[in-house]
Amino acid sequence: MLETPFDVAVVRRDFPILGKPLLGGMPLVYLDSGATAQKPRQVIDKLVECLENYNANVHRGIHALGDRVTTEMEAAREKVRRFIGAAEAEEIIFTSGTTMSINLVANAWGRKFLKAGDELLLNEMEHHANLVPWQQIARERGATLRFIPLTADGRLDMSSLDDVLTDRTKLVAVTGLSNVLGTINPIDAIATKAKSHGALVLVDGAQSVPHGATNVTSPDIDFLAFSGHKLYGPTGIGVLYGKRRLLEGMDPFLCGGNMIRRVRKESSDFAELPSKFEAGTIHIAEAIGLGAAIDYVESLGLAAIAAHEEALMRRAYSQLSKIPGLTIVGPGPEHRGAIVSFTVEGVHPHDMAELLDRKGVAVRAGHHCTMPLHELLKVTATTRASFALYNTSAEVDALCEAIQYARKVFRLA
Ligand code: 7TS
Repeated sequence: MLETPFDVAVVRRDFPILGKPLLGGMPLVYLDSGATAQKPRQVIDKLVECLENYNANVHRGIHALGDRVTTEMEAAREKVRRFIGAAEAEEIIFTSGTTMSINLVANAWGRKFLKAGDELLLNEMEHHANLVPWQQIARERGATLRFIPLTADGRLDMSSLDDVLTDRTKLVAVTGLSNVLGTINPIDAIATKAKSHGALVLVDGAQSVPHGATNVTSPDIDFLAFSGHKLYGPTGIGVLYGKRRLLEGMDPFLCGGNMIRRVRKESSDFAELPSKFEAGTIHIAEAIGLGAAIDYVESLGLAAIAAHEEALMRRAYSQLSKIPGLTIVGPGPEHRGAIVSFTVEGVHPHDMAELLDRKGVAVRAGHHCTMPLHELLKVTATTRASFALYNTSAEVDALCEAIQYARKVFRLA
């Protein structure tokens, strides 16, 4: 067993699904947490507790259940605030996930504040969720997209930042951790430079927030988006953090109930934050479940989780590097989170994933919603192993053995 500050065997008992054998009795080796993480009992129990005991709509009821569920949901918002170091709970907007959070900013901020000649600074490792909304709003507003070049090993080329970041740049949108390359981006350096040009910084935290401590004040982040389901929480819930001053200046994105103060026949006044951006009935039980997920990761400690996952990644990187014909995409372990994507000469990534599945090893194959990145890498697809706090060194070994099995099936070994 790995020498880690927490006992992974004990941690695994919190995750019911990990103890359930697959068809044929094989143990599940779940290496697809980058797509969605498994849920601990504590989160599942919280969802059930809510639905069985105080299910009601929030901010409406004068009745006891309405009061209780509102208190629970606002407690979850406060947990998110503390978790990411935000100044005020009103700066935490519950959304359906990272995708919705970024679309909210692109539409509610971009449509109001972008104009012809303005620039948005992106890069080619971004997930489509942090690319396509910007393409759409840039087209609509006559703004231009620019891209920080990538180095040959899949990092942002910081030496080129001054060429692409100018006083015309209005916003830099960047992922904290690439969902394919595993690259950990230098958000601090980017934010410092962006601020010196008066540009805002949006961080896509979908992959970074679950795997290490995040604080929106250091580095100075204007918008942070992340998803509950990758943080061991429920699906359907996510977060947009935005600075109060920015959120107040933006118009609503979705309109309807809950987001208004006064509605007349021809016009309306909008509610205060955060309701202004939470039109309709949000995912209430899921928001409460997200609070339980935050309690869970905090009980283990984000630093301990990061150390455990780094050890897994280093083991995987080292062992995979030794497999003939296997190429890992992205940087070396010193710049990498717990994601390792690769190609194996002579085996299509989808075939690889299917053969690994025969051995109970669940990975993802495809373009992982990063088509421009795969174009840059000159491959149509990769196979990706993504690690989480419940994975073990034995599972890293199982991955490598299963890859060797696939190579044998393809008569490469
Ligand atoms: N940004 C990044 C960096 C992501 O990895 C993902 C999802 C998203 C945004 C979108 O998150 P959602 O919760 O709104 O869907 N990434 C993946 C993945 O890599 N495999 O499946 C989903």
